[in-house]
Amino acid sequence: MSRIAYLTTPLYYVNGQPHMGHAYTTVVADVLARYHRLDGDDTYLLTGTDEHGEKIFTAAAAVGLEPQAYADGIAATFVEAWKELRISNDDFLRTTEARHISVVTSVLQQVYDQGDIYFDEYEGLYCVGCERFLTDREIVNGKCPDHGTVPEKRKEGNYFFRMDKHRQWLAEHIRTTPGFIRPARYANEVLSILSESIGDLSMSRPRSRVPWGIGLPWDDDHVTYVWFDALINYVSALGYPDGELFGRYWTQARHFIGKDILKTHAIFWPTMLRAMGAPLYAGLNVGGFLMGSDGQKMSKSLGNVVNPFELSKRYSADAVRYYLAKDVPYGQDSAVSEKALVERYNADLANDLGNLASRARALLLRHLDGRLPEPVQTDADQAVIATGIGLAAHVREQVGALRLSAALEEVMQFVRQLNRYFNDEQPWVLAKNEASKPRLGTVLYNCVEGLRITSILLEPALPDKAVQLRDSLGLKGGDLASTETWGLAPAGTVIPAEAALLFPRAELEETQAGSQPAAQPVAKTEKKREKTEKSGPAAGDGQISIDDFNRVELRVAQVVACEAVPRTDKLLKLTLSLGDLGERTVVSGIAGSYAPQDLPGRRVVLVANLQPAKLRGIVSQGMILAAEDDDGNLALVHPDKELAPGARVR
Ligand code: ME8
Repeated sequence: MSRIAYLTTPLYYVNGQPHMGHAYTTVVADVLARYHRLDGDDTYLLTGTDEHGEKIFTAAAAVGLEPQAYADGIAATFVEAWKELRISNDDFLRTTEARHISVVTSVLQQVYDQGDIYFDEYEGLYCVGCERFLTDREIVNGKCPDHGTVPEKRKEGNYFFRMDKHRQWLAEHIRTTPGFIRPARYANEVLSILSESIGDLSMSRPRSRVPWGIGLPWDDDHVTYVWFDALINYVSALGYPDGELFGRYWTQARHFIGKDILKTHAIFWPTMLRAMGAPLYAGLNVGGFLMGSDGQKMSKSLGNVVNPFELSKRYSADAVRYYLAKDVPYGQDSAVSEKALVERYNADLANDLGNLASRARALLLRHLDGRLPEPVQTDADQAVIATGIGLAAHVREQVGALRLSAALEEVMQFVRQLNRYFNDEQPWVLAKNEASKPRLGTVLYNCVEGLRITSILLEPALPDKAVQLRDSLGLKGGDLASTETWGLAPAGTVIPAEAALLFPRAELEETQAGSQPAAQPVAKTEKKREKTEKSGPAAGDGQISIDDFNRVELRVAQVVACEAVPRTDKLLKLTLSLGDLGERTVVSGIAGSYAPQDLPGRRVVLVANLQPAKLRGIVSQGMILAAEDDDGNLALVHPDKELAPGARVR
C-alpha cells in the first residue's frame, strides 16, 4: 500500500434513494480506506452526490419540487445512509455546492480558451438514463443495455470537447501502467474501445431543454453536460488547482466505480485531466453489478432494489458490511440476498468468532478470577502464534490486490484454527484441577491474544463489533503493525464481568415473518441442520469429520427448575446445572411431551457451546437433545448412569 491514499466513490445521482448497489461500492471503498488508516497511511475518503442534469430535473418535476429542494432532500438521505453503514468519509461533496461550481467554471473557461471546445450540430441516439449519446456499438437490440430503454433520436447544437485526439496516448498509458484499471479485464475492455475513433465529447446541453446545470461561462444559453461537471468533483473536493489537499492527495487517487460508468471514468476523465494540464489519477477500480432476486442488475430504473439500511437495522451495520466485503468477489457480478447475509453472519461471526470469545471469557471469569494470566508458551502453542503474527502480511497483500474477500477469509481461517486449538487443549478439563491451572491460563491467554489480533484485522469491515469484542476482553485497539507481535495483551488485564452479546444468532424466518421463531422440538432442529450440512459445499456427501463433531460441546446437565413459557403451548424454560461450570437457562420446545413438574432432578444432554438465542424474550443458552420419531413422539436423551452434571458427552 502507498503511504498516501485518496479513495473516492462515484457521486451518486439524487434521482432516487440510496440502494444496495450504492452501499456496496461505498462499503468497499470504506473498508479499503480503513485498512489504509490501520496501516498508518495518510488517507482521505470522498463520497457525495451528483445533482445536476436532465435526469434530476425530470425526477424533481415529477414530484412537483424545485430541483435544488429535491436534491437537498435526497442528498440528506445519502448522508444518513452512510452514517448508518459507518462510512468514514472525510468529505461529502454535492455538485451544487459553490466550491464545486467555481472549479468547474474555471476549468471550462481554461479548456475553452485553449481551443479544446468547439460548437457543432449533433444528431444521434440519446439515453436519458446514461445522460449521453450512445454509439452504435453500445446499443444492443435497439436498446440501452444498462437501462433497458430505447434511446431517443436527438439533434442538437452542442459544444464539443476535443476528446478523440487523446486516444493514442491514453491507450499507451493503460497498456504500460499495470493496475491503472483493475480488474484487468476492464482495462482490456477500454483498450478495445480505444482501438477505434472515440469521437469528440458533447459537453453541453441547451438550457432551453435542460435548465438544471452549470452555465457555460462564455455562453449562458448552454449548461454543462452533467458528466463534464460531475467528474471534476474528484479534484474540486481537494481545492483544485492550488488547494493543500490537492497537492497532498491527488496523484494517489484511486476511484471506485461500478462497471456501468467505466467509459466515463476510463476515457472522458483522463482526457479531461490531460486537457486541464493535471496529472492522471493513480487507479480505477471497477466493481461488478449486484443482482436482485430476478437476476437483473439492481437499479433505481428497474425497481428491483434490496434495502441495505433495513438489513443494517435488523442485523447491524457490521453484518451488512462484512457480508458485502466477504461474499461479493470484487469486479464480478454477484447475487445478494438477505438469506445469504444471515448465513454468512451466523457461520463466521456468530459461530466461529462470537462463540470463541464467549467461551474464553466464561472460563477466565469462572476459573481465573477474570484476569488474563501470564502465559508460559510451549511447543503446542507455536502454530497458533506463528499464524497470528504472520496474518498482517497476508492481509496487506490481499487488500492491496483488492481481494477483500480473501483477506477476510485469511482472518477467519485463523479464527477457526483458534477454535481447534481451544477444543484440542480442552481448557474446561484443565480447569478441573489446580495442577493444570497454569496451562489453562496459557491456553486462554493465547485465545484472547488471538482475538485481539483478529479484532484489529477485522476492524475495517466490523468497526463497531471489533471494538465491542475487545471491550468484552478488556483490551485496547492498535494498528496493523501491532498484530505482528504476539503477547501485547497485557497479563493482568481484567475481563469485564458483564458484556453485551456480540453476535446474537440471526434467524431469517423470525425477521421475514416479523414474528418470533417457531418453537421447534430439538430433534427437528437437528434434522434441519443435517439438511443444510448436506447441501453445503464443505460437507460433501453429508459426512462430517471428527474435528467438526468435536466442535459441538455436549455435556450432562441436571434440571434444577422448569416452568412453562407464558402464552406458548410448546415452550418450557429450564434452569440447568452443569456442576462446576455453573447454571444455564434453556428454552426448549418440549412442552407437548413433558410437564414442567416432571423434569426437575432429571439429567439431560446439553449442547453447551451453542450461540445464545432469544426466544420469547428469554435468552436461551444452549439446547437439550431429544429424539423424535415419525409420529412426533418425543423422548429426551439422558445418560443411563447418574454421572455428575458437567460431564462431557462424546
Ligand atoms: O452513475 N450493483 O450515479 P448512480 C453494484 N452520478 N453497484 C451499483 C449498482 C448495482 N446494481 N447500481 C449502482 C452515477 N451501483 C453518476 C456517477 S461519478 C463522477 C458520477 C453503484 O447513482 C456503482 O458504483 O447511477 C455504480 O457505478 C454507481 O452506483 C452509479 O451510481
